[in-house]
Amino acid sequence: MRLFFCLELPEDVRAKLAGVSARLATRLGTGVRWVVQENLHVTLRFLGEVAPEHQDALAEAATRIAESEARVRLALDRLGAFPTPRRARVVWAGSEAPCPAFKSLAGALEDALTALGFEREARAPVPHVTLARLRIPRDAAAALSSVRPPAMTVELASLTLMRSELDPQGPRYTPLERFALGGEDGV
Ligand code: 3AM
Repeated sequence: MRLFFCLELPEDVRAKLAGVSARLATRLGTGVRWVVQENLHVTLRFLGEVAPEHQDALAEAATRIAESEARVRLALDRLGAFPTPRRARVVWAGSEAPCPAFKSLAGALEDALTALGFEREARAPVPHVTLARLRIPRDAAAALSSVRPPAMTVELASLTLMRSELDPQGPRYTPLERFALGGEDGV
């Protein structure tokens, strides 16, 4: 199974982000694969292929981590691109403001995954919601600055172990398990 850990976004936030994508789409034109509204999320850690028998160990680690980590309040007030707006490959919504809860959660997850035998990621994840991927990197700076960024702060109360199945129409995501952050009730 192809798996990743993420923070799921509430429906109204995904709808608002889809509106931003629609406005950006008129500026960016062709050669862009847009993330469909239902798939919009904040990735914490991509795991890749994982044997089904390892799911229990991942769930145990996630349960323990979620209990001691706080809910993540994430500002989504900026549009940007990786690696840079001038050579955009991935267009995202995120923030420049630091997010200590995200950092702490991602760090705890990374440590637990390393203990489970996953290779440590070289770079810490940057909290963002991927809106689109460009087949060929190009200058998207003007398009990004012409669309008003989403202005919202979302509180994310659970960590999700997500399955991703690749399909010619795009990936299909299925939440396998959710872990309530801060020991409070999750979704
Ligand atoms: O939400 P984002 O776009 O940051 O890019 C993929 C997405 O992250 C990433 O995992 C998330 C869910 O698919 N991803 C997919 N394949 C990957 C890979 N081989 C990958 N990240 C790292 N290595």
